[in-house]
Amino acid sequence: MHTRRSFLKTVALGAGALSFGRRARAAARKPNIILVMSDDQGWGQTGYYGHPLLKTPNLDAMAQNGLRLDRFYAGAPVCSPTRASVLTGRSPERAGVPSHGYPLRLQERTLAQALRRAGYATAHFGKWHLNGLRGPGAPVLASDTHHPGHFGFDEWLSVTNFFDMNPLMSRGGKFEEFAGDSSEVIVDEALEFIRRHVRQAQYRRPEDVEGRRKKGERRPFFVVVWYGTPHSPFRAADRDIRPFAELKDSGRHHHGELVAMDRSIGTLRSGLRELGLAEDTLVWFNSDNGGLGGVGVDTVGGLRGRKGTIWEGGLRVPGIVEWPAGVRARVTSYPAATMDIMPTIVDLLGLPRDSMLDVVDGVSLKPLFEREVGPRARPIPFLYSGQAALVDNDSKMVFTKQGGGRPRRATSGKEPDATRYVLYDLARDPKETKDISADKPEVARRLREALSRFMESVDKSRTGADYPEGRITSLEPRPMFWWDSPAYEPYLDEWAKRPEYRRARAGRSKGKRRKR
Ligand SMILES: [Ca+2]
Repeated sequence: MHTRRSFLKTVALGAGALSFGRRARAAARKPNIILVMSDDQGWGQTGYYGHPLLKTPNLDAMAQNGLRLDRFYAGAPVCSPTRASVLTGRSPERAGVPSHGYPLRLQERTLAQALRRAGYATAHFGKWHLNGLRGPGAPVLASDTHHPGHFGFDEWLSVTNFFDMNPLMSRGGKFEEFAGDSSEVIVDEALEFIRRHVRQAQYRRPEDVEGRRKKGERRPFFVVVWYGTPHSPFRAADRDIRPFAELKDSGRHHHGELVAMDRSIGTLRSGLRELGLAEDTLVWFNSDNGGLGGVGVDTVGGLRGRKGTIWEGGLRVPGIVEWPAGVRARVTSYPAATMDIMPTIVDLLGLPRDSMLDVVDGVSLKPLFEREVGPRARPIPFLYSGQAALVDNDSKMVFTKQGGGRPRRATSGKEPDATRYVLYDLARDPKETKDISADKPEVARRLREALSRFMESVDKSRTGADYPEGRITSLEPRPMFWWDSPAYEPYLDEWAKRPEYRRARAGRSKGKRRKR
């Protein structure tokens, strides 16, 4: 041990070497891990990208102090699929989640399960949306076959979907009502979990741990904070809507929610600092899909498309990894995605390879934490609602369902209609305006074939071929609105008085408002 310490001291001569030594030591420890995800925050909705009205001083500080990923992609352009990709490292259709409101298949292997096996205390706070229930967020039931506890979370304080001011939530199945902005509520609760965890670790006597753990050994934590912000309904506090006086009511509240969310990021970061945990805690922030329209100001930073489309505006989202002990702070344009989160953490911690299924779509970003690593070797695949895309560094191949159907294998006897495929150079044309297939026929052909191979592979995954059983053995519920589920019947009358559910139920009876 002494030898190692003096070696590190020797290495730590210059400033650069010092930070290298610090990071090398940190790598020997298991960092705490916190995944933070906003809901429907577009790529342009941060202060650090120069939003004309919105200030995000806390996200800006986090970006300044961490790895700012300027080309970070959500695994899908809507919520549930991206959540599935975060927890599995896989393109969401493989995991049974092609669209919003689909349940994550119980045969999947999740990050929370892998970290729990590695000794982490695990907890989920906020929006879940991987249990097959649609409609505005309701408390997740203890009887739910797909609640966070079934996917590796020791503790959870969760709702089925988006949630707002003064939320009604479920703590492991017990309902609890909270006052205040939903982002601040779940960050306070996440910090309370962390504080309790630290207290227990500090005061734990050796005889309390039945020999499982050495005295003083720290048990790291894995905390997931999934906001319901700035998803509709838009409801923010008076003080938070003030900067947006020039916008209509909905726009004011939409942006006001982001102000509260940013403040909660500040609470989280200062909480970690006060506990002395900031250095050794990896905080990964991103949004779950691209921005919305109709809120008065562009949400996607001028990109093409928005939530629900596979254009850049639907997929590209803010992304930051802050981990003072393990990440060299800077801005990178290396393309990365939510599918990379699990492979990165598995690699960082040296977790067993079978923590993940054999077929994953992400890559480990561990080398990128320290330095620029050049072009990405594996393209990032996307598939949503009959649209598909492949981001291969600066090239992007897009398949849209003009005329309907799914992409067919390009090399099979029947050539698909080439006009359905378009190729963009994202470096020169980030707004995806000009198809360059004709100028770059080789690139176009290569990516079209790669996209076809991806589609074939997803078709195979859909049969359950990636699971050890070689087939699908778990029973997943069909997506439905929670108020149509008999399990929620006992609560319907009481909850009808709540503003967030009253509106949704009224909308439902008119056959409208199919909320994502
Ligand atoms: Ca969303």
